[in-house]
Amino acid sequence: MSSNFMQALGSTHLYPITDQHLSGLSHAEQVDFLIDIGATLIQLREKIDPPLRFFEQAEPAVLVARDRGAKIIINDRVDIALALKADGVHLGQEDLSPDAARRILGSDAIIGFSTHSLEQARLATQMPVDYVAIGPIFSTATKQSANPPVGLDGLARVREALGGMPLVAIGGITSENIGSVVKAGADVVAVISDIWVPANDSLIRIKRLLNYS
Ligand code: 3NM
Repeated sequence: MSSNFMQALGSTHLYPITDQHLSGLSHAEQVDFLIDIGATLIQLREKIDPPLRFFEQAEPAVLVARDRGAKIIINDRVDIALALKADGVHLGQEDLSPDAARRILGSDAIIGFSTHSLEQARLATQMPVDYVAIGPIFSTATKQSANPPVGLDGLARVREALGGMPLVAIGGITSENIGSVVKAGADVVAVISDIWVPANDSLIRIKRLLNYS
């Protein structure tokens, strides 16, 4: 199961996530921009618009990605992932279970699962998932309901517990701290604000995130 996810990332450690409200861009525009700079796997995340609007916005984004050879993971919504034939879904603790999503989307879909503690991450290894996400690593203003940060030590403990399961770190990760996060054991970093919060050096920071090795 897990090979699709790591294959889709190629040589980059970056798993960028869209945010229409931070970026001021549509999901399709963000996907186009991210592919331009070298992203190969992108998550579409929408926490404000209702499902109908998310579906309408996600459809052109999936088409852009398909045209340009990148993969799209839909946050939370198995129904939207299925309807759009997206490459997979990212689930939170309170979404449909990975087992149910696997039954709906089939064996080729990439299924990721958010965890916020060592115990949750351990449980996730028994589930039909392609990667486990742990977070927040550091404090973040992006997710209002974020749990207490697990820190780099917590991340290292999760790494140990997961064995070969691909591990995504999320929450407060920037071009400055990506090195410490990868060193503590993350295979991949998922990032929102460091990509979309405009700054003079945005492009430089994103390229640093993408090209970190
Ligand atoms: N999930 P930023 S933290 C979407 O802990 C999300 O599971 C988290 O945004 C978790 O890169 C988070 O701006 C926010 O910190 C990530």
